[in-house]
Amino acid sequence: MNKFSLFPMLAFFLFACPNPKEEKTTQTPTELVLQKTPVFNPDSAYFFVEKQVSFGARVPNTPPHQKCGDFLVQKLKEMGVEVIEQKFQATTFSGAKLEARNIIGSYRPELSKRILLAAHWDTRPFADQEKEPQKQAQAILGASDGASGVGILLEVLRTIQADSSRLNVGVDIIFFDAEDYGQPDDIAKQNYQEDMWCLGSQYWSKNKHKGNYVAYFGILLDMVGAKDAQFHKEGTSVHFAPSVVDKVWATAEKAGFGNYFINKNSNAITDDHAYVNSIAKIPMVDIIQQVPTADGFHFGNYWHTQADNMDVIDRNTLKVVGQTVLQVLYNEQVTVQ
Ligand code: AHN
Ligand code: ZN
Repeated sequence: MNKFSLFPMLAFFLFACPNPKEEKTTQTPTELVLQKTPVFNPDSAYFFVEKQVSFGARVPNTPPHQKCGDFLVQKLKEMGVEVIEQKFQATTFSGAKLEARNIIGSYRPELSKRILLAAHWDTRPFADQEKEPQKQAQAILGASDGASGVGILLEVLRTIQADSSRLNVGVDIIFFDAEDYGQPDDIAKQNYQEDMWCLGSQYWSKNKHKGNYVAYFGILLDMVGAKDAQFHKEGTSVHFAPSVVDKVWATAEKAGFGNYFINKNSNAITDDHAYVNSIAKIPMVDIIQQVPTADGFHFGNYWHTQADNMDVIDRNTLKVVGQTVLQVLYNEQVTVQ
């Protein structure tokens, strides 16, 4: 249909309304109203990121991973939410066995309307985006790739718990393990094996922490800590959960964060949300930094390099993402008569 044939139809709807009262009914979409929401504290989120990084690289089967996992469990318990540790064994691309655990904190587990928030807490065992073999061989600190999402979610939960108005939707926070153990780039280019990333979310999606678990929708945070990060509408999220994408991006824009949440689509990626969508059937979006370049989108320069340390973390980015997540939650309040 071209633009000329559209005009008579529009004219019909605009002018041929037989009932005069109906002419006054507004056709504009309902305005998004930002509900009252507590203020997100980026200094506290920054501290949670720094604390994780202080353990060193959190590679499964290593002491820093164990210690950081224990810290996360203890923090969630301190906050007073229900905590479930989901321990499992995962097999990597090379056949190695990982002793892994997903860590789940539930705010008001008795409520039936629930929102799922997630981030991965492990870090990559090698820095395959480095040029020098010596640097490639070392695990990364994952300040943005891992710790940033977890730090923001800990602070989101702390803020909800401290709020005297008591949010009346349930919130589950899942820290997925073994996300970042995918094949090194050079091996993947020769012989790509499917489903070698996101081992924790694959396990959880097939073995949810509660048998009949359902959530209204989900938000995944990944690489949400770097200075001037931009978050585009990522393709897998748009495919599985278009209305959640629109809700989150419209909320961010309305809150004044349109410089970070860009109203443009980016290419589809495999991340934890892909499995939560396809296996667990929960519509989940990924807030992830993607940088537009001449030949498509890339992750940040620091991605899977030794540069992913505290120097890349910026409080403004933590603030924008944390405040947006909080705002989305408080906008889902159930009206109680
Ligand atoms: C891939 O590189 C296939 N997916 C990106 C998922 C990821 C890795 N997120 C953080 N690190
Ligand atoms: Zn990674």
